[in-house]
Amino acid sequence: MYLIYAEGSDFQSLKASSKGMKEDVRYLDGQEYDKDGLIDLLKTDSGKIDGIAYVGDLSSGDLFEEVEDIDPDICQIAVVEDPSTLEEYEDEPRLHEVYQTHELVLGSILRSFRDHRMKIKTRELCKTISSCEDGISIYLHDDPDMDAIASAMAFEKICEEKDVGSNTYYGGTIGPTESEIFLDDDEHIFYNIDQDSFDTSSEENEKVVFLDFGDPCQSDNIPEDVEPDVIIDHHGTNKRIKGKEFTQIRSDVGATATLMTQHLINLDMDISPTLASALLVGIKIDTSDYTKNISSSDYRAITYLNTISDKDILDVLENPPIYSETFTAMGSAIFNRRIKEDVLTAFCREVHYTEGIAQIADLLLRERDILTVLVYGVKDENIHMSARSKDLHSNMGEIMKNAFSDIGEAGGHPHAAGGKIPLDKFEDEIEASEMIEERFYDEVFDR
Ligand SMILES: [Mn+2]
Repeated sequence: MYLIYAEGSDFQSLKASSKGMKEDVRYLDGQEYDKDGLIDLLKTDSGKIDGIAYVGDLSSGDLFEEVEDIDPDICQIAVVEDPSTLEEYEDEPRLHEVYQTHELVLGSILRSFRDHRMKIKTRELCKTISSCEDGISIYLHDDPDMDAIASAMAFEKICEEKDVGSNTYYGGTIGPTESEIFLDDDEHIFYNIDQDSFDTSSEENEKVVFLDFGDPCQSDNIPEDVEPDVIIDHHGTNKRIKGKEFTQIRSDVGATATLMTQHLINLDMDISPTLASALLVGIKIDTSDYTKNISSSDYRAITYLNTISDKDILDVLENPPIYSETFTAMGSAIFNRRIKEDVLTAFCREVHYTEGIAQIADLLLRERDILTVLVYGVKDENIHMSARSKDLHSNMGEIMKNAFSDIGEAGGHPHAAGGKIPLDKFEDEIEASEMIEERFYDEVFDR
């Protein structure tokens, strides 16, 4: 929590301008709390206060000292009214930032708080990593996306800098284009795991890190009772999730890659063009092309990464090559497609790469007068599905969940969603196809 300590009209106007801000800020009225009152409050809430901004002439050197004695990690900011005292304040070593009243914008104060909090988090993370003698196992959620992959690359880089060994593990599959660009070298090797191989993977190293997810239930390949040492994630959840040593779950930022970028910047580490491209694409995908859940922290990371990223890599990721096998599957999908009103469904039979199903769905959604598409195919004894919609009123994530979550996994975003059902839930592929289409049409026309 942050405190803003102000008096009179400053107090009123700051409080009024805070409407709609997400930060946890408490406004203290100087007329109600004198210095002793403030100190008492800090002592009782010790550990919960991350920063204080003193607005007006409410602060002095001995107050800064007392606050530092209580908790040296509290970020102290002064907003000075009288220009002649500015210099004095600027020489004060305990102040993180000094503003003059005419610069006083609540946004600046909050940005300083955020920077400060982030630097403390980076320091904590480094401490956790450095204290580890026998290596770190990094786990990603199943079928890791670019946000998870890029975050692991960044985490491995920090480990390397601190001379700590690390391995990255994931369940499911990684898209062939992503593997080819980022993982086809000796620098990054990610290991595929399943339920049986999890134990050996976690015994290999001393600490367990969850990146881009916090709950073991989000992976089919990690036992539910695993307690990670470190969690870095941006997905909000109702469950109380905590890493044993380090937790950074920030649902106000758009991607884990944003948090990892900030750690790299705080550590003054060189980010290679390849890593910058990976992080940038991670943020781009998780914020649906910079339109959803995007925060000022994401924008700052994007601006930074943009200048160093490799344009050729970005180009390939933007327009990934379509595999020959996918064209074959596309042929079946086009030939077998069924249309009811503005909804199209298509079975593309056997696929070599599950990402191909999404590429086919994207293509079929371009058929004239079609608003909603479901494409599904078989890979490794599972039916994989990809759903797309241009209909502003429908929510594909919900539709997929309602239609299939009782027999498999399904969900996603309003315009793009997916799912997976074990093939053995059906007699054969024909029955699978009939049931999937029936369930999908029922759910869509129920809108
Ligand atoms: Mn993510």
